[in-house]
Amino acid sequence: MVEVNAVTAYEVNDGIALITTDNPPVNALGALVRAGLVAALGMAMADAAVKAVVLSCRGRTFFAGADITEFGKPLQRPDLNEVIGALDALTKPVVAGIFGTALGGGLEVALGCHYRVAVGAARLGLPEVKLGLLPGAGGTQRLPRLIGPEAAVGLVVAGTPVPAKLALQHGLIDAIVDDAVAGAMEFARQVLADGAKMTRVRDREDKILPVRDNPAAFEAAAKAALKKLHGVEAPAACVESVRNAFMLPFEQGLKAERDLFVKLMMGDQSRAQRHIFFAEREAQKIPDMPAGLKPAPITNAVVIGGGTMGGGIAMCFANAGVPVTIVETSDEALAKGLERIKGTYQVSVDRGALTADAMAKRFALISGTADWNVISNTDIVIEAVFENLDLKKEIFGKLDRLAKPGTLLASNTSTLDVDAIGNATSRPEDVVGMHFFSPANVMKLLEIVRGEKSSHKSIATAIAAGKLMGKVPVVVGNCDGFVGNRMLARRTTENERLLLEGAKPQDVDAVVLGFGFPMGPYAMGDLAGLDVGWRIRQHRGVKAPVTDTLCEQGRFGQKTGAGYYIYEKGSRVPVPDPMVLELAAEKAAALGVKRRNIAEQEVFERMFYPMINEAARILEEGIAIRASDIDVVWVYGYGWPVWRGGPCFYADLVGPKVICAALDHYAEMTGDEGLRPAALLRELAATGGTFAAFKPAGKAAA
Ligand code: 3H9
Repeated sequence: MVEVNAVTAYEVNDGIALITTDNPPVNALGALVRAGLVAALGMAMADAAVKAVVLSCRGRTFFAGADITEFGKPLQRPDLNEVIGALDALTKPVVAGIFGTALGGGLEVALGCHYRVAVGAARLGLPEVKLGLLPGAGGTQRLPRLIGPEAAVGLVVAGTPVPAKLALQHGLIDAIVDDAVAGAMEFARQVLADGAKMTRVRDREDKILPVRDNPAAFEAAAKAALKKLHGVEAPAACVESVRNAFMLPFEQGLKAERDLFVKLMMGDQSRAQRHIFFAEREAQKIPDMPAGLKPAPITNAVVIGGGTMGGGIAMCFANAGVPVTIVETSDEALAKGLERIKGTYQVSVDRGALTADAMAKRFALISGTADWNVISNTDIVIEAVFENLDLKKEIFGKLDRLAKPGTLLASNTSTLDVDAIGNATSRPEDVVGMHFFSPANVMKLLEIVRGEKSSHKSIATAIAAGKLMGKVPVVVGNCDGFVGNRMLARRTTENERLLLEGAKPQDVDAVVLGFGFPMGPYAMGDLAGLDVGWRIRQHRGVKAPVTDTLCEQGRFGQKTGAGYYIYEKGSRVPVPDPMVLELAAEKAAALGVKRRNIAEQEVFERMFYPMINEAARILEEGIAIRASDIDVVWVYGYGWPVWRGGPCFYADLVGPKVICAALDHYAEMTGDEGLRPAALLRELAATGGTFAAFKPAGKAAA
């Protein structure tokens, strides 16, 4: 075996050269890997004894793509197209041996080979669109040639990897093997035995020529793939480039793809999406976590409360294969809860997203009881009763008496004091907040609230439990509303003010929708239920004149057929209601608030800047470990468009100076000193600093 360079090995057996890359953790195609591949391919080309080549990797996966950390920096040659060019130039058959994931540039390298074999558990895909990009090393030109433009456009625009079995059906791979390297070697031997036939993917035209003559089916597939993706640049570029595959000669298509790739890579949308990719992974890193500390195993779970939230959390465990018991106060409440869960699963089955068999298996993992003794033998308890501190304290006292030592005791609170809950037990070190977002079985965000006394082990176990359930966990400090809801409260205050000052719900919602949110704040309020905030305000003695009156009239939103909007029976479509405007005018007159036409820009600033200001306070107080954690919270919990990178990323784009000036203006205009810029925001504005570079110290990081 020859070490071509630090990450590339080369050996020849029976006339077959085996080139393996070993670049942990995911064999990203960084500069050294690319250089190693080009050198090794040169060796194979030059050696007359070599009749065929096998390309594979060591470690846990085949190439998982280009090295994303290199994007936006000066390119080091050879670039990926040169590597694939070297494959194209090879006059000996090349077989890729795929295992783990062949993603992005990794799949593009495999598409540069003459043959591809994969183990059954492998997944293959071009996920570049999720980074705001399109495949930039020939993927949009070769994939359509291999599997047809219609299938290709779906895969490229969705970016979702396909399992090996489906890849075989599509013609993306040639065989499924037991072992990637041994299987590829065997395949290469067979190719040689059959006369070393080889066709480069770039030369295949049988799947693209018919589409060039009749693109109707392709255009329909492209339209379907682009549905609901307005405002986002990458998907449309993906379609354009796949279309080029049958409209342009290969080299021209490749050049156009490269140009589109570079344009997207330099743009703000891709920068934002790459930021979130790394931010999501960074969020798992807790600065003071002792190295090597292992989370406690989670083999079973208990959820207290079988309401909408508790049921959703139980589904998360069941979906992860963990048996879970719901504890309810009565058999009736339990039956209702289990029925709701069954109904939710059934919707997935009806939609074709889940098989009936998988539903049965998952549902069988969920049991219910009214007997609290079940808690004595569980690894994790998540309490999901309604938001009442006294009730939660009482429950945690009971959990403390019943649970075995070391059980993680978590509260799914969205605002309450986790320290007060922890101190209701004799083991506050085992207590954390685990704030799920509704619907809990769908939303990815999990805020893990670190109490003053929560142990490292408890935090590590909560993170592991979250990952097990497929969530994106973010550790936050203990304060009213934690990160997400605390910021949201600022927007909600502005929503009420804007109504009084003359804004229409539909106009404000349109501004927020236009930014890329899936829903505007009023429509969102109607969906979540206006009574939730109303009860919290009553408890705190806070007033929201317009919304309180709507609630007094029984207008709680969608569930009562009216809220800020009206809803036709059975419909979720918000219909503007002139009565809400009249009510707002009436309240404004009583309060002496002057009504006026409010410009879109003002609406925009008031919807976003006060939240960014609160993010600055959260960072000052160390409630979030880093600014990018706040971005992750908003992208995965509140529908902040991923291609806008989250509130802190966005604030850095706009510039803290601009935001500070606007906030000072609105503080003066409304007389609300709470709108004054936070000290951190002023500091960033004065020094030209950024949220990204700010390093907080405090509660979440401990
Ligand atoms: C592309 O290929 C463009 C081309 O078309 C054209 C080029 C010209 N680069 O996710 P994990 C790091 S675009 C650099 O926790 P898992 C990651 O940050 C690329 N680093 O593991 C983490 O670091 P840390 C297309 C990368 O087992 C560590 O590896 N490809 C890359 O849960 C472990 O990652 C993609 O979009 C990378 N490409 O999941 C695939 N990938 O330990 C992106 C990972 O310091 N990657 N890292 O936090 C993934 O989807 C997942 O990482 C994967 C493994 C499924 C592979």
